[in-house]
Amino acid sequence: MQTHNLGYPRIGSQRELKKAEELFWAGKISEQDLEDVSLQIKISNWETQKHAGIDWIPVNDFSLYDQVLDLSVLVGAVPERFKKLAAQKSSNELYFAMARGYQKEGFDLKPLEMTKWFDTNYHYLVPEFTKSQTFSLSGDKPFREFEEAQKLGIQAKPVLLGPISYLLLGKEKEEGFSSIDLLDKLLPTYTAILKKLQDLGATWIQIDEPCLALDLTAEVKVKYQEVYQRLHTAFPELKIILANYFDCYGDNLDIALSLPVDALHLDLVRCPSQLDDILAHPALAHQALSLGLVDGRNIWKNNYENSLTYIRKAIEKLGKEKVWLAPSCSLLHTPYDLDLEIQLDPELKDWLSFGKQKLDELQELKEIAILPDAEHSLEYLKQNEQSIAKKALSKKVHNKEVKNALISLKASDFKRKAEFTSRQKIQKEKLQLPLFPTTTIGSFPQTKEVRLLRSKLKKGELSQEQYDAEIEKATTEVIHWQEEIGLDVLVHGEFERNDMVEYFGELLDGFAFTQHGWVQSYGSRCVKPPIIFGDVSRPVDMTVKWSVFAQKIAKRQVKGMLTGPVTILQWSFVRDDQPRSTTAFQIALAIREEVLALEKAGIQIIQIDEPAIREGLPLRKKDWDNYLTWAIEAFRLSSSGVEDQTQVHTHMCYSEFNDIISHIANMDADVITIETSRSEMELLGAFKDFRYPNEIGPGVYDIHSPRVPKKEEIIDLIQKAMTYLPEDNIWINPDCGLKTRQWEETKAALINMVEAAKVLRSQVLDTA
Ligand code: THG
Ligand code: ZN
Repeated sequence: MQTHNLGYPRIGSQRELKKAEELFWAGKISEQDLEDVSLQIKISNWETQKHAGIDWIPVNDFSLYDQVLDLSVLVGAVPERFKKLAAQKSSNELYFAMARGYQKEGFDLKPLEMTKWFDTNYHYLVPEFTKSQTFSLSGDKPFREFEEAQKLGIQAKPVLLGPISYLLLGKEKEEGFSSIDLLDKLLPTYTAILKKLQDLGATWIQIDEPCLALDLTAEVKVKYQEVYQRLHTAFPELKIILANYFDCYGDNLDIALSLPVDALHLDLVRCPSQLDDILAHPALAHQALSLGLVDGRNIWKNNYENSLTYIRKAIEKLGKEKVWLAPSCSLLHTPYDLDLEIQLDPELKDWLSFGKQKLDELQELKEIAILPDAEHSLEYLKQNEQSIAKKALSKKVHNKEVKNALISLKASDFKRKAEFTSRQKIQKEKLQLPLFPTTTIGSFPQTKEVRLLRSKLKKGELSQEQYDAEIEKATTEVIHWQEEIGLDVLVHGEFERNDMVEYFGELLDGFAFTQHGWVQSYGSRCVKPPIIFGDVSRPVDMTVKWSVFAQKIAKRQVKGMLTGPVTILQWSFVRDDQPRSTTAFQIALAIREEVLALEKAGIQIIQIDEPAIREGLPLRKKDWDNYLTWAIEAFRLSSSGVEDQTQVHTHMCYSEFNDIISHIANMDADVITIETSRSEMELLGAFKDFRYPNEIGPGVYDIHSPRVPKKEEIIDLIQKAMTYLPEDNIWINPDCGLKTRQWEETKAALINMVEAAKVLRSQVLDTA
């Protein structure tokens, strides 16, 4: 029996990589300094895994920005627009230019697009392909890492994204071909990578094909057979472990089992049901099976008794030699080390396991499986049983009142009092907004100064009163500034919030938060997901104070700003002892109370953000309806308690709505603001075709870049929007929140936006 790991976090346990990268980008440290920090992180990761006793340790799971970008660079898939820069710059500079764009020295290069990695909160950089795409081996990252690990006596298993998933995750930049058509061109380069690794002494290679968790066409299924047959023929000696994760193999199982690979990995956290199918399958003769037992997406202690039933079944069928133990997926999605959490409630801490602890769990499971009667095995089992039992019975987890509130929900709790058309009349009367009302999505720049205030408060260098006074000052300034430039619906700026999910997690019961539980979101950016460990309730007002403060000093309406239940769920570590939907409804009830508290305090417009609804979609279509039904119900539960005159807004970032538009409409928000500027409003087609009835704020400029949009561009975009939507339903706003922007460009852009709205209003009046 072997243990192996599929990947380890790479930002460093103290976010060393993030800090070094941001210094490097600012020109404050050298490329060599950055390489040094990277090597230290890799070494520390390898040593940790070796120390834990893991047999096969992944290499090439490290990345300076993103593992998909790494492969794009390695196979030479550099988009044409970067070629000139490539000729002048170091490989690292080109790499970061592809990741972040390059606007210097006369260049104006847009980065690769970023999108969610399956249903995680990690973003990868989307490869760009053209019809005449070529590939060539460029760079040495996996080879260098393999050698670095070998030098340290690490039994290294290189990890590569598989050729088919790589192509499927990319985007065709031209019509008339499909990225999968490029396989024949890609394979020689891919083969060259494997050849080099084999020459360096690699024996096992992990090839990740997570697209096996998706619905695949018959054409792609055939490609799997062709490709892996070709790789096997080219490297009969090289052992390949094929890794699929995040969902079942589903009906791709026959294909997967027919491939000439030496081991298959199964995510037993997401797909316990397919273990029996695999073990009973006639094709499973020569392959080893990697059991993905330890949850790589969550932070709960493994349940050993449970895992051992899987291990015993597998051993019975395959024999010990052909059973491998592993995390369910790469540990990239978990925080580094529970030992760093010195402020966590010890009772809760006993239920948890972060990256480092998960390695120990694998090792303990292996020892128990091999020597079930040994004293230490019995001790491991006993300890684990005790932790699991304590959690199941803990008073901290269970709250009768919350459970009762869920049971007593009625159909009317999910419905606004009047239909939208009546509400719209009442709201237009009440709010007296102009045609094309202007607003922003909520956050204003989170400057260094604002972050510093919070860190001083945490360290005790600032009293709560001093902190509040500073936040008051920032809020006051931003309210006055918005009025000065003439925005119609104001926001308070969210200076008091660290993150739109973490902030609420800190205030809700049933949530815990960590000091160091960072998880990479993209590049150097990280999030610290709260831990939902128990029934959720709302002991205190969360946002009322700042919204009321802002409204009091404002002459115009200030929007109340909340994060919606599905997004809080999706961006937290969630309970695994009840369905996600139950947790979502509990959060929804807490948000509903906050909504009502805001309304009672005189706030007339309340925004409930749901940017994560789409990424929460299950990977397979057959599961969509079930998810969408409860997700939309959770939103409606959170938003439907208010009077008809109170205007509910929502916001979503990734606006590919074609396939879920009926569910978006079913949310019944009075106003939805969405990201549309980069698609030149084309995404509104779905709303038009559906005859979406409610009001919409299509984003008029991209907030991911410091570029300031011109007034004329915004006018053009809104005129385009008017070809899709009735003008009475259109709002004008940026694509998303402004927290990652600087003040300078924020001010310039919003001034242009307000001016554009004025021009558009007068145009409409003239033609009327
Ligand atoms: N919050 C959470 N998840 C998210 C987003 C979010 N996922 C999707 C999207 N937004 C990801 N975008 C970001 C943008 C900025 C940051 C993180 C994710 C960010 N993080 C700080 C950093 O790494 O420097 C964290 C520092 C801090 O909180 O003080 O800026 O908005 N949960
Ligand atoms: Zn957004």
